[in-house]
Amino acid sequence: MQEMTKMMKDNSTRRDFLRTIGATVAASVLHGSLGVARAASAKNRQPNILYIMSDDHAAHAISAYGSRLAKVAPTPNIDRLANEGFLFENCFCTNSICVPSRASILSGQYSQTNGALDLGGRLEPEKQYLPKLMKQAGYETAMIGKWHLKDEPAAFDYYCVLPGQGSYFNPILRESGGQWPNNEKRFAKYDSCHCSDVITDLSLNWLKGRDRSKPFFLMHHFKAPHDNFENAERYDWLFNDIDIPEPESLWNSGNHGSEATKDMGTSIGRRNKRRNMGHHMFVDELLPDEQYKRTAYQRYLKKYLRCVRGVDDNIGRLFEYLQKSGQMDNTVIIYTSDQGMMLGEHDFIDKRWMYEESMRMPFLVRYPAMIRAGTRTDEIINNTDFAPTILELAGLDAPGYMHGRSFVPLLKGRTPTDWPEATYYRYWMHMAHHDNPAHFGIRTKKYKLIFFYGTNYKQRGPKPTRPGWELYDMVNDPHEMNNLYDNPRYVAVIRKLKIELLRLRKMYNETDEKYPHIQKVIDEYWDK
Ligand SMILES: [Ca+2]
Repeated sequence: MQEMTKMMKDNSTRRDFLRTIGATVAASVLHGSLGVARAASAKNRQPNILYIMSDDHAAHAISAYGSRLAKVAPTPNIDRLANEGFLFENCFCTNSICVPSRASILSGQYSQTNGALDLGGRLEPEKQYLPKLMKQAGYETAMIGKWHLKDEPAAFDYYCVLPGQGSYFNPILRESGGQWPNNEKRFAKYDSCHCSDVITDLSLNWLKGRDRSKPFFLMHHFKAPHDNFENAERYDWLFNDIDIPEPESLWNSGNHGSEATKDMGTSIGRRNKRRNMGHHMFVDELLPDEQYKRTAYQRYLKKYLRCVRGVDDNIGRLFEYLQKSGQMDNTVIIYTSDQGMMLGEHDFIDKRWMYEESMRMPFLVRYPAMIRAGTRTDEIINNTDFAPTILELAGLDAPGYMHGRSFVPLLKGRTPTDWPEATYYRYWMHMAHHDNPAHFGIRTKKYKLIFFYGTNYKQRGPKPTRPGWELYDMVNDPHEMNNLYDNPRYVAVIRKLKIELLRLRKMYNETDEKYPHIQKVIDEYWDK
């Protein structure tokens, strides 16, 4: 224990030290002659950066990730990034819900620091650090598609974004130049068009019309395949003649879960009577349970995967333009999603959970000048690392106020010896929309430990639920079918994970100092 405390101290001292050093280096870059030379040479090498993100696109719905869906629903364009570039097997979000994930990506910070804890969160222009710094670095910046952060994306040179969730068809967009939020624009030519097509048209127009003397940084954000999973008409018959493979855990989840999560979360079948996919997909209420569940699953997956096909086809259009305009190889192309999605695993729908399918983000990058084709890693990265990485690709050091760390060394095929071995997770909301209790936890390559504290962070709101712990062995039980928390063989493992969990909470400003009613639950259940 003493040794661990010492390690914790050493680590935080090291981090503070690195921050100070980082600041000194940044200052010398700004003021020293060596720095000027370095900055100038970096500028010559600045690649374009095309950051493509979809909404709720789970990694296991991308064929390059090789899941049960790979054969029936291939994604050839996204796969191209893996075949000709880099695929991260263990990229995780720090809070699996739209607004907070997007805020972490743009700020490089965990939720409590950037202030976007839940769906009500926002990110004011001063905190839109990533586009702000990219602009300062000489990039022409644009944000096109789903934004979802309430405040104006004012840090970008150009934006054209959906208001809030936006519509799948006939989308209205807010375009820069007018007075936010009244700068809504109806594009008459997009009448009855699908928003994935519209967003891609807008990005292509922007790319074609821009000033080529500067490199570009484009955030191209699809709305699809988010709920309500509405596909473009041309995909209506896709998957009609086949059955989408089911996950085993749709029917039997073994020893997954705990008293804290029993009967929680919205479901495919009738388990959750208040809200389930059968309701959402208008499945006949008179069907027996098994048939009801099976029908709901098939309808859900087919609608979802048709949206995914629309995303993949539109990515193909972006690639085609880059190829034709000679920009394919001097552009870093990133594909990700703001988080994953439960596609029937453990009979769950939606995201929010710290379980694998929800917490994992797809992350693929193509940039042949730096990345060897077909590279994969199981090193852990998370969405606070995106901004520092993109900044380094642009020739900048990440500022000390960002929690994340650049994974450019991984892209170059080298894992630093002190690369983090764990990632921290926290879902702040409680029993909202999809009936998920509030929780936090830690994920290493080997284990996942989750504490469901089951209390809303605001004093009002849904009632507390029963707290509890879950532990999964990610190597021998990748589908999380066996909660090992009460198995006495894991006492030492759990003790170590808890120490590390506390360290990460402190390091990332994610403690509950401001929420004594939550801290009380943590104290009471920590050693249970
Ligand atoms: Ca989302």
